[in-house]
Amino acid sequence: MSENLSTPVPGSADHPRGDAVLADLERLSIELATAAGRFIRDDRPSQVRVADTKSTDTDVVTVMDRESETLLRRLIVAARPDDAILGEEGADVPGTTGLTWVIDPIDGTVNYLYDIPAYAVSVAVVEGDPHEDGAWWPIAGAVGDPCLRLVHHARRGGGAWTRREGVTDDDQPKRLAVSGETTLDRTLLATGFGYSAQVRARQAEVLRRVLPQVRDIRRIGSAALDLVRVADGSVDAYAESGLNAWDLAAGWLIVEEAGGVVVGLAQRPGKALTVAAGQGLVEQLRALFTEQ
Ligand code: LIP
Repeated sequence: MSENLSTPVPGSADHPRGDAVLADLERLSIELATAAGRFIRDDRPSQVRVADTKSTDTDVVTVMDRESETLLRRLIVAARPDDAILGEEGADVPGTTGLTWVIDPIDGTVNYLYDIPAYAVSVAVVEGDPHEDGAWWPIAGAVGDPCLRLVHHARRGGGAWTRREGVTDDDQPKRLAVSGETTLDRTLLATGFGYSAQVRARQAEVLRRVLPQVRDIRRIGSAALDLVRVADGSVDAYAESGLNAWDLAAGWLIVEEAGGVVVGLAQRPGKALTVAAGQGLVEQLRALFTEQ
């Protein structure tokens, strides 16, 4: 019998912190994702400068990655000074509230560098320890899509939504719902690849097995946008190994609040594997991506 695929994370219904607190965290996530999204779009220089590289020469950090994260950190500290922060580009900030802001200032950095309009800002508030796979879960978050001028957001128990950038509460946001697809050969699958040649070789081997069994794949280049597309049904599923907490934190919550399931090798997603889909597909895909 398959395990419970998506363990209800603590407080998935009536969260012990109360819906009013989660609604405030969701609202702030929307504001942060909007502000940083506008910055990286409107202030994008004609020549984006690579400031450094990380795991490989192609794993780049641009000056705008760093400036976007600086903006996010400044806004978080001003609004929530006692929360912790874990960001892709900066040092950890400890906190005392049990809440950590997990932020990716530009998700899809290579697309941003090449001016391909498929990059995002991902902002989430999580409980637990986001440094350890399986030991944390998101409770509120937003993914800003500055190229489409949209913000996708959710809080535990509040549903998943898309709204136009910068529009106030009285504007009706669109509710998101995952695809109801249940058969692999009709599944449009989003995926992605790591930066190291050795990891990419392994991922290519998995893809050789997966590709003939699905409708097709899409490689958007941003995990946050891949997860949003699962949530809005514009792809049927997403699977990738090698993600960091900041790539997946907000998108994970948005998929679950859109009626989807997000798992890893065990119950929660993480660096080893992230699979996101409707209930009827997720176990088939997890099995496909973990076959030896
Ligand atoms: C990206 C992920 C994407 C993955 C890319 C890259 P980054 O994050 O969002 O899913 O396939 O290789 O890791 O590096 O642009 O923040």
